[in-house]
Amino acid sequence: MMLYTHSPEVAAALDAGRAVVALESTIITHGMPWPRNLDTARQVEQAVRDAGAVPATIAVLEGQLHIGLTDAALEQLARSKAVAKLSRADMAVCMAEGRTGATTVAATMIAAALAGIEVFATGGIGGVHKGAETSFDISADLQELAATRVSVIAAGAKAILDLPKTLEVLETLGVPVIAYGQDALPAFWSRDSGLKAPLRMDSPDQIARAHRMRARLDLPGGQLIANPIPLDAEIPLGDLAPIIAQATADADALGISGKAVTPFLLQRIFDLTGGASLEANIALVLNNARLGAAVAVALTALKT
Ligand code: PSU
Ligand code: MN
Repeated sequence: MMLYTHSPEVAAALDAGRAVVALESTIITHGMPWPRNLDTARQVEQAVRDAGAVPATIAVLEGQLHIGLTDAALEQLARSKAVAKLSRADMAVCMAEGRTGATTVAATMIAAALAGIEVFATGGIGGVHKGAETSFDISADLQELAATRVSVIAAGAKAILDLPKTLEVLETLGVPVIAYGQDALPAFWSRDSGLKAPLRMDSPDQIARAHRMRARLDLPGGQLIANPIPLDAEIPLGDLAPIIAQATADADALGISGKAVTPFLLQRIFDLTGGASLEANIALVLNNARLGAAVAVALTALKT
């Protein structure tokens, strides 16, 4: 059995040297409720196509790593209840045992790099959780950004995290954190975290050139592009802060830990905002898909 399979659309794009954007599947299975998850996954793929690139949604289906999913596979994944959430630690085990799993940012980066895809768009990366000084809960996404050469377009790190600590760890790991079109680090549902991003860029071409330069310097690891949510879709951080505090306290009280923390917090914030957080999440993912496509197109222009 091949290590991975391409969808026909992705195989044709890679053969032709066309721009391809990787997309993750944990956001579908653990990040959004049915049926909006399927609807969003389809819209995100279409946003990539409309911006001139080809989407490659990545997942492990019955042991096989898929780079690009058919619409039927996308729907099956979106409907499934008991799918594993795969990161660097458990991706190989899932594949070796023939099981099905959705890929997080870390696992999607590994798969994208394997398939020669340099750009990946998602919602928000994992990071250092609040209380990490006692829980040690730091997402494997951060180490992956240091190790695997894929540029990740996200709306910053999720605001449920400790953002100053997340920035410190990324700096230690040598990961460039680049705010797009503004100085402030965005905070997922909000445009401004109150923190200044270490770097700023204003065009897809700049991002593509920096990505190429890392390769020329033989630097492992990718770039984190922090793309602010569109103004009309944002929930200001002031409105969200008490809700995040409540959701975090609930997670602590219930003893939620490990992989379950992020999905629990996203669901709790969905409930506490009456669903508004989901609308914002969808808007920011679409916005990231469009920028990801523009960066992938800029990269193909650099090659020639
Ligand atoms: N972006 C979203 N929703 C999500 C995620 C990203 O808009 O659910 C997922 C990604 O797969 C990311 C994961 O890797 O959340 C972080 O999980 P953890 O904190 O357990 O590392
Ligand atoms: Mn964690």
